[in-house]
Formats: sequence, structure tokens, C-alpha cells
Amino acid sequence: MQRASMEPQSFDRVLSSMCTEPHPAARRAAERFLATNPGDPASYPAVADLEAEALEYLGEIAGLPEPHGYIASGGTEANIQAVRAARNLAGGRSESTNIVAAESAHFSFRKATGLVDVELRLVPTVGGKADLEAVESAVDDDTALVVGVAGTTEYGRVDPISDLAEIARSVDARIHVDAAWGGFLLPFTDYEWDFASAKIDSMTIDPHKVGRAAIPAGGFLVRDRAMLDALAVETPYLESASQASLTGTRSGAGVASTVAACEALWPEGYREQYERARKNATWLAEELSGRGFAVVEPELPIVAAETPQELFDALRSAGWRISRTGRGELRVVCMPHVTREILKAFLADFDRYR
Ligand code: 0PR
Repeated sequence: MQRASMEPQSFDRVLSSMCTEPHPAARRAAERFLATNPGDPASYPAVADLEAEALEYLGEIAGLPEPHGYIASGGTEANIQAVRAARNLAGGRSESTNIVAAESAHFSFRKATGLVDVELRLVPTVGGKADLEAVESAVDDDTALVVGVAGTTEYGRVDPISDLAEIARSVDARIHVDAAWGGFLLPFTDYEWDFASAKIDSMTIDPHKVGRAAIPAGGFLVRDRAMLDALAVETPYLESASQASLTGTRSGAGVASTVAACEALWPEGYREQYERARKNATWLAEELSGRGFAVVEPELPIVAAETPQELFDALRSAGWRISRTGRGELRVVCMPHVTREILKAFLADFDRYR
């Protein structure tokens, strides 16, 4: 049998990913904690203490001084948990229980609502952000949750979170913010996206994306402990009484590397990383529009541009890991590993093939 390479690919041509190279301290921490299980805190107290510390960091980043939650396997799990908790607190499932999100929400909400069998009402966007009027008409007394995205997957847009929170309140629904990708960028912007600036109930904020922790490390945060309790099941043969996470055994590597990355980077390192990404995205957008391509102006560091299919294919064949938006635009995510040199090399190939 032909054996696949045991070498992971390098990051120097990866422009499509929302994951990145872990911080060196995060890598070391992940290795040390590979065989620990935060799902069993009574047997693995060291990693349980680290998880409390990881939550403190995430709370500080997201404006929540007394955070509840846990380090999940990623944004998908955190979004699933937000939907489950809201559904449970709304009195379980009824025929007409629904959640409302914009079409720009990540596809994990389709998984989440499919799993718990509630209706997902997707409303249109304006300028890539949730259309408030459409959200207002979509919610009703059976709405358990309204979702706002702070940093959409395709274009990096931030929904009007405070307005969405108000709409949610008006029908006694909860409001969840998906900052899986944007959460480690937004503290350095003027957006109102967090627990401090809006009355939100829960949040997804992933250390394994811009936070530079090792995969898997997602963040699920709730303001009110009751939301976590709504997810808990009893665990009779463990020393701890209950478990709120979706998975049982969890990654100690994710937890430890979250703490290590935050210790090394919060806040100044993350700020520098954000500034660099912002400048790179602005620069790339200008270069592409200077060449006559229609560019979607970056608000957070994602650049989308209308380019011909043949050019896209040629760049893929040349080894560039690029992706497309649903509308078919070339999409470049300026993650921390994407340096100006890498973008210059990309543009050189872009010019060669166009
Ligand atoms: N919420 C948002 C806003 C996201 O962008 C993503 C993932 C998720 C939730 C789900 O997070 P997990 O993938 O951690 O469960 N966004 C990227 C996407 O689907 C994920 C990704 C990451 C894709 C790395 C490619 C890649 O190489 O496009």
C-alpha cells in the first residue's frame, strides 16, 4: 500500500483557511497535554484548572467578567450548543419552535437545527449583514434563538448585534453571537459585538482560528449559568456530577494551547496580528481593484474579488489554496500566517496567469 506523507503541508500557499499556524507556545502546550481529558475534571484536575483560565481569557476578550462555558471541539459544536440550550430553555421542542439567522450564517447552524429538529429561518442580508427588517418579520412567539454573526465566513461582515438583541428580546428569544472567526480580531475595532456592548446571551469564539491555539479548540461562552445548566446531563459514575459539553472526552491539547496562546498574545500580540492582517487585506484589495477586478471592500481581513474561472483554476493548479464564495468570487482570508511576501508571490502568479 502506498503510504501518504506524514509531513503536514506548509502554510506558505494557504489563503483559504480560517485556521493558522499555532503560536509556538501553544504548540508546546498542546504536546504536553495531549493525553489529558477536560471531560473528566476529577481525574484530570490540572487541565480542568487550565480550562477555567482559558475561560477567563475568553471572557476578557469578549467583555464578560464572569464567564461560563467550556472549550469545545470548534465553532460547529459551540453553535450546536447555543441552539440546544435555547431550545431547551424555550421549553423543549414544539412543532413551531424556530431559530432565525441571516443567510450569511455558517452552515453549522443547518447541522444544529437538523440535529435538534427545529426550524431554521434564514433571512436575506443587506451589504452582507443581516437585514433587520427581514429578521423582524421572521421572528414570532416560537422563536427560541436569534443568531448574529460577528465576522461572517465568506466576507468577514459583522451583523448589527445590538439591534438583533433588541428584536430577540421583543419576542422573548435568546440571542447568540457567532464570533468563531472574528472574536480575536474585533476587540481592536469599533464594532459593537460583545457581551459588554450588547445584551447577548451566548457566543462562539474559537481559539483554534485567529486565536492561534492548536486544533481542536472552540469556545462556547454564556452570560447566564442557566444556559449551561440547560445542557447538562448527570454523570453517575464520574466524580463530577454533571456534564454540559456535547462530546464526552475532550481535547486537553486544545485547552492548554488556548491558555498558552492567550498568555503569549493577549492583548498586544493579537492587536499587532490584527493590524498586520488589516493592512494586508487593504493592500491586496487595492492591488486587485487596480488591475480592474471588482473587489468586495474588506471590513475584517477577508478579500473577495470577481475573477475569471480559468484564472482561479490556474492558481489552484500552481498550488495556491484559494477558495470561492457562494457567488463564485475568489476569496482570500488574511490569517496570521499570510504575510505580505506571500501575497506578493500570489500576485506575481496572478499576473502570470491572468
Ligand atoms: N462559525 C463561523 C463564522 C465560521 O466561519 C466557522 C468555520 C464555524 C462557525 C465552524 O467552525 P468549526 O469549523 O471550527 O467547526 N469557518 C470555516 C469554514 O467553514 C472553517 C474552516 C477552517 C474552513 C479551516 C477551512 C479551513 O481550512 O469555511
